[in-house]
Amino acid sequence: MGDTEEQTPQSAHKRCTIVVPCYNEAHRLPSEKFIEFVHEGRDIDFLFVNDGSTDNTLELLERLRRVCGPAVGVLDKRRNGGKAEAVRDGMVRAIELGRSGFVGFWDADLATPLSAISSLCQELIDEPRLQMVFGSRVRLLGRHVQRRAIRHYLGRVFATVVSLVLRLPIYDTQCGAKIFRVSPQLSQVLRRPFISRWVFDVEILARFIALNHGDTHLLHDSIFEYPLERWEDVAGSKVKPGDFVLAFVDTFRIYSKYLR
Ligand SMILES: Nc1nc2c(ncn2[C@@H]2O[C@H](COP(=O)(O)OP(=O)(O)O)[C@@H](O)[C@H]2O)c(=O)[nH]1
Ligand SMILES: [Mg+2]
Repeated sequence: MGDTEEQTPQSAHKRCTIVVPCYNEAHRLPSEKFIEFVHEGRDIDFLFVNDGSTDNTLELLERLRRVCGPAVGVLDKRRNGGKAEAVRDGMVRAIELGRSGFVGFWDADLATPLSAISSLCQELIDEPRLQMVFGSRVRLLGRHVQRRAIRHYLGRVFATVVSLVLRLPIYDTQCGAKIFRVSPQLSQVLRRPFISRWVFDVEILARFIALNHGDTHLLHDSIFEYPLERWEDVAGSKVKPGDFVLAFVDTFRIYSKYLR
């Protein structure tokens, strides 16, 4: 796997840039929580990607940038291109900026609280062999993982199918809280647009596997699924029931393109 030394200066090693894709989030984005978090002063920057929103999302993000200063950036895409492209654009930009040794993405609704960012980063700091840490919604006792039953069971079915397709026993593919170590291999994975709209998380994994010539063992040792302390379904999801079917279609397309 890639070596971060050649891409980021020493001071940036523990910094993390989080990309937040935003499409019509003016009424949902909890900006006060972001402001409070940034003002606590951590090694964490945010890059919000406005994806052709038709509401006041851009104004809201510009205000966040003014209030928060250099820890917040805004990438404004005029035309809506979907979450996958917004995340990819944002992560490529974050890597180019060279401020951080880690880059990731986080859902704007804060279904996963911001406090989990440091926990995920800590795993990457403690374990140099890890290339990526994924938030995982596991309903363990003592945790607060509240998810609608239908979404939970559909998610279980989907993750099981993906595990078989990728030959990688992943528990939760679709949690919108994922952080990667900056490396030449990550840049390569993000180089081209994704073919899937919603299951680009699966496509990222498939691209890593393809780069390793189909060998999942290396990947197996470089991913850590982090069981989140807290995750709450937030109303206002833009995912429609038909997207579940599309997710399977996209998974098959991913298999055909990268893994067959
Ligand atoms: N860039 C972009 N982001 C989107 C789009 N649709 C949803 N998102 C973002 O994806 C994240 C998760 O969206 P959400 O609707 O809560 O999906 P769910 O939690 O999986 O049901 C949020 O940050 C949304 O703003 C889109 O068309 N483009
Ligand atoms: Mg959500």
